[in-house]
Amino acid sequence: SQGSETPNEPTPPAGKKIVLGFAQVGAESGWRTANTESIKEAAAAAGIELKFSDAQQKQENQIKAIRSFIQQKVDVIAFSPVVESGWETVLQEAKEAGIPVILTDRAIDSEDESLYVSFIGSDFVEEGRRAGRWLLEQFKDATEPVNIVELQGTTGSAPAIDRKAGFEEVIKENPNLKIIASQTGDFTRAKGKEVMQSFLQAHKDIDVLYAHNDDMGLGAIQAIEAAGLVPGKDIIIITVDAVRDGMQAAADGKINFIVECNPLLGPQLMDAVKAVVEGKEVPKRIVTEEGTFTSEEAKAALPDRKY
Ligand code: GZL
Repeated sequence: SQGSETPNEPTPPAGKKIVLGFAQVGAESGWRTANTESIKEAAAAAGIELKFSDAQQKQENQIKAIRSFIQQKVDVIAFSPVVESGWETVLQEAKEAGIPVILTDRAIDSEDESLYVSFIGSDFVEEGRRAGRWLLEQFKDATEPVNIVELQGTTGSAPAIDRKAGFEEVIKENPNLKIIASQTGDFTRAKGKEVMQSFLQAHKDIDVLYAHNDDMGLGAIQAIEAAGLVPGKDIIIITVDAVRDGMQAAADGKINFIVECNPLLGPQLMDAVKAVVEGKEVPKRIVTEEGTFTSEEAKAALPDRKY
């Protein structure tokens, strides 16, 4: 039957493998690499056939991949939207083709919640709040202005928008905490280093760096050291992700506080894919569990980290 399928299409005939089309953001960071590995391993473990595409952080490539999955009549489509907006058209096409869509990691800003079955990912606003709360505590007795520079994630992406909002919501409690410069480093080490170099040239009195992911923070550390400053001492550094390289830098005292963002979404995604194919209820929102690490806590946790 062509085009008359509905999302709760009966389970594929016995023995036929579930086919999942996954449109990944790219390979921009250590977090993304761990996320991709989790999805591939979990699909193999679940006996789900995975069609995987890497969009090199371009929305048009993700849209092309989703259209290709629709043409191939996969059972389920999942993806991590590189930016929040511009998805209605292609998701409407998936809906009309009767192919359920699951969002992982990043959200979309569409009001039409019928365009996806479930969103599995972190609460990025809370991640920003956690970064803000630690900084508020560190500088609660500050009598002088505390100058903060911010490396934002990819412009227009849910993590960049929400991590900024959560952080600002908390630090506004102390008027001494001031963001004196804020710019995107696109979640990459190279861009993080480049933007931090420009911050250091423009400002002689930076006290804190808040980077929306470890990779930009690690790039910034290279720039800070090249400028003859000591990361973690001359400039307090807070990052988000808690991937291995970030945790190592924290254990070395170069990053002072890391907010974890769990990339291991593969198992939860495969459970949701199977439930959708079997026509079972799936929660609209599944929030991933994650914590925070000071330098000491990072040193203790490092040996057990999976990514
Ligand atoms: C967050 C994820 C972000 C990571 C970055 O869930 O979308 O994208 O924080 C990654 O490292 O590039």
